[in-house]
Amino acid sequence: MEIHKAEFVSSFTAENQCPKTGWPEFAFIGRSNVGKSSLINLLTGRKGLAKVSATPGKTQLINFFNINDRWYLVDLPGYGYAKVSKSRQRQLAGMIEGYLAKRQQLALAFVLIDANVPPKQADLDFINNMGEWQVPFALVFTKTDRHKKGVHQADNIAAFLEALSQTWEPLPPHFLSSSVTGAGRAEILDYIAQVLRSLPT
Ligand SMILES: Nc1nc2c(ncn2[C@@H]2O[C@H](COP(=O)(O)OP(=O)(O)OP(=O)(O)O)[C@@H](O)[C@H]2O)c(=O)[nH]1
Ligand SMILES: [Mg+2]
Repeated sequence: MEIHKAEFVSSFTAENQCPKTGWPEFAFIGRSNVGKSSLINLLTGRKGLAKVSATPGKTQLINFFNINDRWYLVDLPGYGYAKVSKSRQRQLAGMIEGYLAKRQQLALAFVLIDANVPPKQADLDFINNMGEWQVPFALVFTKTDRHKKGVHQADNIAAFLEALSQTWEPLPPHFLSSSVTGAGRAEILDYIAQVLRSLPT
């Protein structure tokens, strides 16, 4: 998959404002700070395309990126960011849920999970909602370049997949990524190309 065009389109606060071109969309979702915006920059090869910040809660709107004038990457706000007010959290959750549950053009959502932390109930709960909303998804375990003492990424990933297998059969595809080393870029882009080919024309 070659990306010859990657351009910010606009930001939206609700599903019904989003573009009506009908192009397929690939959305990125996960807890605040997990690396959604960074992964979009890695995939497109454009470092400053999606705004990245060390402070969780950077992305607060539904951001659309035009890829090759054929499809969109969609950067979503993170869920579970405790430092914003409860009412703002509810507002953001409503925005994310409204987009995911209603969006007909959504071809696939990538759910990002930090490979450096043991399974979190909030992630498992969120993924179980994806079933209710009938959104096809794949998992991306992020920040695999990090090597902190006492952190066993392979164990975290295995434990996450094991926990998910209690409710999901078969398990969704999963990828390992690092926006620092570029790991996972080719595999994720290949998968996007595969999904695009499988869509009805
Ligand atoms: N080491 C490492 N750091 C990463 C990686 N991906 C993202 N980061 C860092 O993690 C922080 C958050 O990255 P973002 O891409 O802004 O995360 P996000 O999920 O979009 O966050 P919100 O928009 O706040 O929900 C930044 O400091 C990034 O530099 C990675 O693969 N490896
Ligand atoms: Mg972001």
